[in-house]
Amino acid sequence: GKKKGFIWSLYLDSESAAAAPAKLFKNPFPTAKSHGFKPGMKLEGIDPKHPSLFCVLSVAEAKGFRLRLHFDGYSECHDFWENVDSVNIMPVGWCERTGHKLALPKGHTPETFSWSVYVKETRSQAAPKHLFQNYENETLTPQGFRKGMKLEAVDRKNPSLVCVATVMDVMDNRFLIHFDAWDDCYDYWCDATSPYIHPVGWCETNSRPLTPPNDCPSPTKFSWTDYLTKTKSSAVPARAFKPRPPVDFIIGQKVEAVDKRNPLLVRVATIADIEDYKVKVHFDGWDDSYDYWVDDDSPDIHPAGWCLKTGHPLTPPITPKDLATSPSQ
Ligand code: MLY
Repeated sequence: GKKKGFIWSLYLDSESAAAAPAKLFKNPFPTAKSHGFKPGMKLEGIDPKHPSLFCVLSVAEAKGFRLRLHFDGYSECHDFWENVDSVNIMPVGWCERTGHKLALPKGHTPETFSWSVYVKETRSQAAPKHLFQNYENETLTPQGFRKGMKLEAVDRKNPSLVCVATVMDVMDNRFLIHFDAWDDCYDYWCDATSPYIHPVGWCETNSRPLTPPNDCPSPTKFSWTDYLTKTKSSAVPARAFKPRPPVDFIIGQKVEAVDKRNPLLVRVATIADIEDYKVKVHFDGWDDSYDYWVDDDSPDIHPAGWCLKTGHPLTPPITPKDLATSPSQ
């Protein structure tokens, strides 16, 4: 039979639960009714799996205020979703103007690639600049974080490690953290409020082990003073770090969350647990084994009502009846 629409107020009543308040989210609800991105439009953006790369992208699909983005010249299996207000997407020409290297579609070389020719050849259109909601922030530079400066940073892929790191790139109010002498697959973007970055000397002060650069000749004898001299670099000044408090979620609060396994879906979900700057998302009606931990400021969790406001389908909680009638779900 036909599914009845999901109504948050009725659901919250029936569950005696509360929704996480909108004020806990950075951009709780968009102010505009629509966003103007259309399938086929070209843009530049950060590769989520390899954040040091800026790539040539096309809008493959627009669903509410979410976009499925495609790497030009590569398989669809690499497509990924971003919100239209994502800080990770920029208009065509951004890389050239800001001195960033653009990773080109397969088959193109820097000598031959030109955006204007490419857009004509592909009979496409560059996504107009005004569609990028974070585009105006460009002049903001983070106070104190300069290219080449050193700091101590958590390796987000190995979160028990605090490591010797460098500010490798800067854009808007964010900068790229790179781990010295490691592959750039560990790199990530953050801003001065990140809880995962610390000034030089933080590990020593807090009696925590510091992971030295991967090419450190005698890792047990690492000294910041010697290393800064040797690399002719300076430390990010301690006053530049402005760690934010954790987001005030409470266990049991309801949200709308992207299903990591099937990221075209946004589901009714519950904050099941909280630890430091992470929350555990539980999908209502589903087994706990589908729960996952995510940053408490993740752009993939939204306040109740976000889907409705942005024209995105909200996948309702699964019920025992659904399980009986549609085993494929
Ligand atoms: N077990 C992993 C650890 C890599 C850590 C890299 N960080 C410090 C950037 C490995 O050896 O590959």
